[in-house]
Amino acid sequence: SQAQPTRRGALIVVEGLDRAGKSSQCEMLRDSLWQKGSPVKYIRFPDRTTPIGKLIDSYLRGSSHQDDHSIHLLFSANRWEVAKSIEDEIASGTTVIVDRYSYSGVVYSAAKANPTLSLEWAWQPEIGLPRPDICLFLSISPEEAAKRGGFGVERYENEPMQTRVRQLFSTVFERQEDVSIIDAGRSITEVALQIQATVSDCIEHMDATAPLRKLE
Ligand code: ADP
Ligand code: FDM
Ligand code: MG
Repeated sequence: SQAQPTRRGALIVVEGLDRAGKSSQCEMLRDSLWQKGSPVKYIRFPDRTTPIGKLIDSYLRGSSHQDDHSIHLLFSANRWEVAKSIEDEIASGTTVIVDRYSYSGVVYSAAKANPTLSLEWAWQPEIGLPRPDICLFLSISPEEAAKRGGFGVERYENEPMQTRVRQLFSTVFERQEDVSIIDAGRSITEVALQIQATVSDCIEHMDATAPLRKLE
């Protein structure tokens, strides 16, 4: 009998504002896929553990200053440094769940309203990175997010920045294919069930014998 072609894993990105429930939902999705017997891995950006990630962490905590363009490129480099390992995992059949990705990358940088840092400029270093099979955008109102606790101490956790980030996420996701908007203002369980259904549908319908695509 002929060997079955290897089914690759899926690349699933979870995006949204602070406190939309991304990290909670990524963990629940990982556990639910694992229970169904799918090999699965959960990673997050920024990955603060690498040398580049340590520079980013110090910037976000306010312990260091960086030029807007320079920090933008470091966030992108922090994705490039694991791009190959993501591709390898996926090729070997593991589904990879990613907590924030290039969309946060362009939106937070462009929200600074620096005249030489447009969305278009910000997207360039993302071109060629692994392209998600699906991006789940956890949508939440500022009022609902506020009920989940006040702002933390990190650099972007303030109202004016979050308002611009919200507007830019809408702009970016209007243009993007393979996006599913999830109403993240409901209970944790309701959100988790909708995410599971959306992801199952995506995995069922994707061509798992074709290689992972690239951002363009
Ligand atoms: P994010 O990673 O998007 O910042 P988290 O998953 O860390 O969000 O959740 C932020 C806070 O909100 C946590 O205290 C979490 O327990 C809570 N939370 C997450 N999802 C919900 C939900 N659907 N309803 C109410 N609280 C939630
Ligand atoms: N962020 C995250 C960026 O500005 N660029 C990026 O490329 C990424 C991945 O870093 F304020 C911002 C978004 C957020 C912060 O917060 C990381 P969490 O709590 O670790 O997700
Ligand atoms: Mg989080």
